[in-house]
Amino acid sequence: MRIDRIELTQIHMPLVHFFETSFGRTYERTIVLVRVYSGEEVGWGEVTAGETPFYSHETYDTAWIVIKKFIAPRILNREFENLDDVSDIWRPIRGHNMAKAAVETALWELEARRRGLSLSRLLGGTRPEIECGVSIGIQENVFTLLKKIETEVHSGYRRIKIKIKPGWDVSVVAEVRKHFPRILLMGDANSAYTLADVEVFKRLDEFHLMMIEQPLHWNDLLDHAELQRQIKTPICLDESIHDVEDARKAIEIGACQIINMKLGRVGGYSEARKIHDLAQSKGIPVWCGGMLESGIGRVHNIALSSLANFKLPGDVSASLRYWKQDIIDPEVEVSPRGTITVPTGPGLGYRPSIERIEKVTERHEVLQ
Ligand code: OSB
Ligand code: MG
Repeated sequence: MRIDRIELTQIHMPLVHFFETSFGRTYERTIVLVRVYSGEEVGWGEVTAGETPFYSHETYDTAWIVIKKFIAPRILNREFENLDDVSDIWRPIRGHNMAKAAVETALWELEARRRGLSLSRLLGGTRPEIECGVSIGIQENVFTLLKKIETEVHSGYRRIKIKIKPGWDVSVVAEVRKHFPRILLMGDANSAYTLADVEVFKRLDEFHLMMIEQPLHWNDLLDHAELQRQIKTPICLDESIHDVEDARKAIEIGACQIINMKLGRVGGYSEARKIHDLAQSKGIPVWCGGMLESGIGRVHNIALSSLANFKLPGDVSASLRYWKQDIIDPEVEVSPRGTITVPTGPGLGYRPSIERIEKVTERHEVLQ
């Protein structure tokens, strides 16, 4: 494959409802889309970095610079045979996994289109449909949270994740459990706690949560292993897992029993598949996380979720939960059974709407 042009497009869209985590509130998203071209053929990717360096060090601005100055020059007008070779090309660039993933996933989409295959098929996915859960942010009060949960459960979503932080944890989970005794429920702390808070997690054990996601420091493995020894609820790692080496170490020391997979955080499909395969061989299930993506990133997540060891419902939900109008055609819809059908058309299997994208574009640059 030879790439002769890369295009970066920055778009801006308000969220239907603000999304609050332990690190802050997001009202609107600024998203960088990547197009890679080989002649007239195109592949699409999305930078999943946030507007702020609070989830990880990356932001959409840093990704733009890193793609433009360091990634694109290594990819443009160069022949490569295997998509797994791409990571060798940019091995000298340390970190910046979301910038890398945006380009890498676009290359995979291009390759899938060229071969007339769906992305899922090219990746070796085996699931015709994926199971969907939702991630519900911190709310103004518990009543609002209960209403939201009720809506999502009635829509068919199979697992509810609520965000927690100190002051919005045990009492909130207790209230949710009182109203929804049987739903699959989990909490995501986005690193809001330390080992000194072990009592909070011991109290949470009582509510049979499916898992507790990233309770401790965003780069930690060791303390998570210590916490896991002291609590029954399985720990799931998100922020701490950047590559297959992190996953190997985490599993080896017992820092997690489940892994949240995000294409951006791990640098793309190639690394995601390595983590997937390792976890599978160790009996560790994975599920696909989300980063408030537009349709492009969302559909990449659907393809990834079709791999066999994505055994738990992911944070892959309908377009309309986030956007008044998404940038793909059709929009992502979830069945009343809480599933999304994995598309079988070439590449993403959804059509990016150029018209819609142009309407929300703030910045555009062609690299060649
Ligand atoms: O920790 O999983 C997370 C959103 C932004 C940053 C981090 C996270 C999230 C979510 C939302 O939980 C998942 C989604 O619905 O896209
Ligand atoms: Mg998380």
